[in-house]
Amino acid sequence: MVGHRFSVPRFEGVSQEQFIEHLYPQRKPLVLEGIDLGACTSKWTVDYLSQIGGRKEVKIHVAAVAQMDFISKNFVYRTLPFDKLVQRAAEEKHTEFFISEDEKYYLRSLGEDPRKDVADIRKQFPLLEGDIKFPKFFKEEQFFSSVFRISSPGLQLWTHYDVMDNFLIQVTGKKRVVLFSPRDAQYLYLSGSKSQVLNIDNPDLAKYPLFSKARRYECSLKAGDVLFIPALWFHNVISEEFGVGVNVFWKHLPSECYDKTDTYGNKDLTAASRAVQILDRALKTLAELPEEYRDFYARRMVLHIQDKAYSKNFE
Ligand SMILES: O=C(O)CCC(=O)C(=O)O
Repeated sequence: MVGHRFSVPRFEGVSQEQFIEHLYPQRKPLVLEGIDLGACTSKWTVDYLSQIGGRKEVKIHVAAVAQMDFISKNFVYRTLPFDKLVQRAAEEKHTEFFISEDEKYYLRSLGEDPRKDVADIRKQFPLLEGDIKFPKFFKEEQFFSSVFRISSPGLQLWTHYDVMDNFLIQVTGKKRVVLFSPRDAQYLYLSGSKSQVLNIDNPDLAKYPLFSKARRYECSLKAGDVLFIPALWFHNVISEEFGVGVNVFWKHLPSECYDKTDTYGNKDLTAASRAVQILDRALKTLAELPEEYRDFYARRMVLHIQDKAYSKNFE
């Protein structure tokens, strides 16, 4: 049995002022309909993308199964020219393949040098730039990256969080997105920024009993929809058909809060990483104590953290 379920609210024809003044401050996911995204939603067919997107090599995830798992790494990284990737992702069975004739593909586009450069489809795919407009709901200087998300039909991307605010623009195809609040992290069996629970629709509750307590927010995206994913909200994405998405990350906090080496938008804020390191040192120190004392002081430290650091403002 999976616990509470909510639909992500949808808003049609929202103005910049309405979004910034009323919707954004709630910091909850929502779907925007009827935003001017340019011609991409009608123009970006498989043929058009293959021709205009070009033959640039892209690094892709390739999996024999639809449910990709970052923790066990049940996929391999390969490269393909962009046009071939688009063609292969759009077909169910392949005559040319890496692992199997029904393998699944996933593209998360990267910067020129992924260790140093962030993805910006306007730079990596300049001939497509004129087709897409990003929602003008944040300041230009807050822009961080724009990322192609191209998936085979059926592909499911593991539940994870990012540290930046995000507009996930569904350009073509259909996608189901399930989100979980950052406040429910304790029920998601995290390994780093990813949840170990892959099968969110039919979870193994013997292995993950607390998962049923996680509140689940769900939406279906169709071409032209824009999903606002606030920073830290967990999301799991199921492509119901071949589709092209672009997501735009932006910095809603001062630049110095973010890790300067982060080119993906998913490294923890520098102060959070420092706090985690200090906690690891505290845990090593606690380990010097006999069990009875370690347990007692560990419980007191948890209470202290709850008292001093938990927000009283969230439900
Ligand atoms: O749409 C997708 O394929 C994944 C989107 C995602 O993970 C993101 O926008 O952060």
